[in-house]
Amino acid sequence: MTSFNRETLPDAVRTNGATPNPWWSNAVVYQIYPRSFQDTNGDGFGDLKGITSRLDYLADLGVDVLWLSPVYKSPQDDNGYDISDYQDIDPLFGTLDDMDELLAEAHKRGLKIVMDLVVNHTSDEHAWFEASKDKNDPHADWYWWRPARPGREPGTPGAEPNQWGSYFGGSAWEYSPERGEYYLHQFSKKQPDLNWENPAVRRAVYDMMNWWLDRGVDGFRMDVITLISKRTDAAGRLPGEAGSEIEDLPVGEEGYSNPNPFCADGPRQDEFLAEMRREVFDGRDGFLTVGEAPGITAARNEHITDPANGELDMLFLFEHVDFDCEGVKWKPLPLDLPRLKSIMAGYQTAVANVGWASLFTGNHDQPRVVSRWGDDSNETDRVLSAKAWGLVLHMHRGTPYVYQGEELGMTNAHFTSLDQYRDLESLNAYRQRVEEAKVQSPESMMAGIAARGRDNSRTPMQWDGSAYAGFTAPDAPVEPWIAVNPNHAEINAAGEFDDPDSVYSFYKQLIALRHSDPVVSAGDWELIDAADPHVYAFTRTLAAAPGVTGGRLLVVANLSGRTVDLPSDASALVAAGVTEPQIAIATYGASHAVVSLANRELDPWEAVVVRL
Ligand code: TEU
Ligand code: CA
Repeated sequence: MTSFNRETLPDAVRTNGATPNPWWSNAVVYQIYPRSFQDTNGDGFGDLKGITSRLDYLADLGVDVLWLSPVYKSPQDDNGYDISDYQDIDPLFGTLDDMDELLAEAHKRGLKIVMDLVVNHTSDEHAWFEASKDKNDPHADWYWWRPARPGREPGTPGAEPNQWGSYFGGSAWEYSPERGEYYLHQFSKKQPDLNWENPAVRRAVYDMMNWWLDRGVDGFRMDVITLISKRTDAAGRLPGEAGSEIEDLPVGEEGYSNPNPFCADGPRQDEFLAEMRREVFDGRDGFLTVGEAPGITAARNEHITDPANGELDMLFLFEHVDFDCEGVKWKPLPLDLPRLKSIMAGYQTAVANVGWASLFTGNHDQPRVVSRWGDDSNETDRVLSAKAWGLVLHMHRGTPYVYQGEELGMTNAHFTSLDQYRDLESLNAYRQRVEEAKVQSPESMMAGIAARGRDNSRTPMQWDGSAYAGFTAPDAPVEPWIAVNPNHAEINAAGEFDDPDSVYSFYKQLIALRHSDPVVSAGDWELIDAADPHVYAFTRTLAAAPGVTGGRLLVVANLSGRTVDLPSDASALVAAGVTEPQIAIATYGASHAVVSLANRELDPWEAVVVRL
């Protein structure tokens, strides 16, 4: 394992002279989707013991933190993002004892464990929601309950309180005959939104969070935490409700209006996050908080991650993974690199002096980056483009997140029929867009799901080339919950672990570089050659400080499948010539990089980091 000890890093690396950032400014986080990571009891689903069995692999990769997607009790309607008991483990994944064992074994290896906190909503099978159906119960006001529109028959189309649509299809309102009212669910109808206006809700959430931290958990990734504060009028009415002073947005092509502008970054966002910080994290040390922040701008990221505001350590912003489509993810567009560079520059400059950035291209909701923006059509280009995108991401200023399998160059699933998919988002979208609203053809929708569907990143982790990729119990292989990608014969950890030229080995070098070179973790970021359509180029600069040798890095990456000219700003920086020792890392290796730079060109997917 990379002998990286957070406590020995020079102080200036933490502070970079501008913002006192603790250990996570030099750390790398690895996201595990437990359901698809490693099955040890032969039921075809990944489990906690499976994660524990793979800790040496993760420690050797060199990551510092493991973020687990939810493993709490859940009906699994949205693969665990619909929680029915926050303080117990779903039998699918194991027991609380298994969780305690995982925590202990991870901490022995210097690995921190961050849990996925899903508190914008619960499952409709949570005891809180069951109780909430009784208007006289203390939990009656724990969710967003509203009567049918006046003059409309409850439970009939058009009787919903407003016209909001759910991210997972249909109305964002579901009628409960037991209560005689509708409840709000921005996601599936089995995921009712909690009412954060109610202090009892917030108290219950904070108590649960403290319970986990006291148990040894090292922090939380907070699911859609920027949707918890909803805009209402003075009387508490939501936009578009009968009598509301706030007008709803017009209905879109699928027959519903968009709730996001009224639910993202709402009026009490900062207040709730600051209260959570005080009630849960103040007085604790060594933790990490990262908020999933759809609808948050780069400017607001600075405010929320400014330590002086006591809210969150970092956020996941989404503009860079939402822009490459025609307004809806199911109509993908080819990469416009200058546009991506401009978005990333906005992220980086917003937190150049205060605040912090997370860095990701992949997670359990996104397609595989090598298929989306690289080239997975052949082994050579797949390996090179996976390395190039890994280098570009990890050389930015911020905390990188590696999604399980990304370090292997795992690709999209390339499913061809609807019955291979499992994700309710894709299946509901197909029904709504193709069969109900008829706004997209079956062929176009199937292509959209194949390109951008969330199942692309949820196929089982590819450990080896055996049946089911070594994901299920070797002595009793069963059909996993979702098909293994057939290319696991060529793409798997066993085949890459000892190969110095593998994507795995390259990611290991990238992670080691972040741990060893303060310019990588703390250096100022500056985009150059911004308009170049194929090359992503930027510099990193860290002033020398007591105990820290500063330095300057040039990062250039040809993110295309053909040889291109080195753009002018980058050429000027290497005009004096470059020697092999100056090459910190390169997708074709140092000697190839020296020749390419001397020739003022970059080969397909050639990415290089030069110490200037
Ligand atoms: O994702 C919220 C979210 O923004 C995603 O639904 C994303 O917008 C969409 O999938 C992109 O097409 C979080 C979790 O990461 C996701 O897995 C859950 O389904 C969702 O919240 C509800 O908990
Ligand atoms: Ca299992």
